[in-house]
Amino acid sequence: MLIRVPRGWETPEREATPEEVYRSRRRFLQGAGVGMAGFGLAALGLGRVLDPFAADPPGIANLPALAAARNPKYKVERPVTSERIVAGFNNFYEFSTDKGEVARLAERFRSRPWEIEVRGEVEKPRRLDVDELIRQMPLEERVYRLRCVEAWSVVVPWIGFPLAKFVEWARPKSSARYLRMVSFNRPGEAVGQRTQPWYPWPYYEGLRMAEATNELALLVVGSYGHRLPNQNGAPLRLIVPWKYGFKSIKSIVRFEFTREQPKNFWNVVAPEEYDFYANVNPAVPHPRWSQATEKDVATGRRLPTQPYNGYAEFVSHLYR
Ligand SMILES: Nc1nc2c(c(=O)[nH]1)N[C@H]1C(S)=C(S)[C@@H](COP(=O)(O)O)O[C@H]1N2
Ligand SMILES: [Mo]
Repeated sequence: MLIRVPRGWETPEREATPEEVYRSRRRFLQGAGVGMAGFGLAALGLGRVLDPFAADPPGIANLPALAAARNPKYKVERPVTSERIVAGFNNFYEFSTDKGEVARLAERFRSRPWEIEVRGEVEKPRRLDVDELIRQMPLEERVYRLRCVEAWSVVVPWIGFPLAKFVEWARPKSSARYLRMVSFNRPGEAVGQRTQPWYPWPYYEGLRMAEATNELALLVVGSYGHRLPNQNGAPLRLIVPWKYGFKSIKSIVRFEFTREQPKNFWNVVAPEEYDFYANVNPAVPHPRWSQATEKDVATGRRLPTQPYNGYAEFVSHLYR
């Protein structure tokens, strides 16, 4: 018998429209004393008064500043998306499938202290505190597009260091062909792990070694000039901008170098819909929707999706 698992990408179009964000934030509106009257006002064309992104989402007010020079090599033709959107509209199923609720539900998550484990095909397996690792790495800021498989996208100034630097530091053996990354498993603190036991927690992802050491692959520890907020994957997350967003695993606790291709969470949950490589490709539709265009979450406008999310010059040689 096939058990129907509720899927993350069930309603890609609706989830990305401002109207839907709006609805998913009913509690926000009610909390502001607006309630249904708000929808009446919106219908009268006064919707801007109720803009769900008009206030800062939880979790970004008191983050320690993080200074890093912007690397001008990585340019995006669209403006940077406001942090209110990037930190208020999230996919992070450990907390919620409701993008507008993640920030609030993740606010009290303890993302420090945080231990990182490195194991598998390495000369010396080890564990260390995330800040000890960060201190040894060269931080820079990069503005990257982020394109979710659900067909919405944002532009974010991340702060981090090349995954290639981490790989070098970890000293993998020549037998290492893949890098597997795993997120936390803390159902006591992450309500989505409690209420959605059908998902194969913890979240996990993987890259081929040539992908992991590509210059674009970034381990991210900050955004918008400060430490990464919990909702965006504190204290340490991956960003691989030429792939659909689900490859960019958040809140990593373990790096494992492997000989065999590791499994990845969404491929295990829905193999007919999500593959291992997940490179952004406008010509290959998802089984349930087109990937030809995407919705800019900031403006609601549809934009053409670019091969490899606009990063073909950096990565297309990996897939020939
Ligand atoms: N651990 C973990 N990492 C995750 C996810 C998740 O649910 N859990 N969602 C992924 C998806 S589908 C996307 S689009 C991006 C969203 O990142 P953002 O919320 O910082 O924009 O995170 C990815 N990383
Ligand atoms: Mo996504």
